[in-house]
Amino acid sequence: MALRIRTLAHRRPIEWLGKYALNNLIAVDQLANALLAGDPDETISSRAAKHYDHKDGWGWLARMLDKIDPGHSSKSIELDEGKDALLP
Ligand SMILES: [Ca+2]
Repeated sequence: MALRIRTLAHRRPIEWLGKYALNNLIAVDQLANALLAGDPDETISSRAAKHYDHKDGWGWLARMLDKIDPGHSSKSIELDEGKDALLP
């Protein structure tokens, strides 16, 4: 049985471009998190969301993101990521 890898290659160009842009925005977000000594597989939004109730910069960022986009923190938190962070 041949292995079939599912891709978005068959999608309309606008969908493909949208997914391409989203994938790259997530990659840049995770790169920024890694540069800030976070887990390279976690977004800044997720890292900040874990600090939501803390009186630190990450908590402040999470609360600001929730003001701009209500529910952003709960939507973006990745509870299975963060184990490779060098700083919380
Ligand atoms: Ca991830």
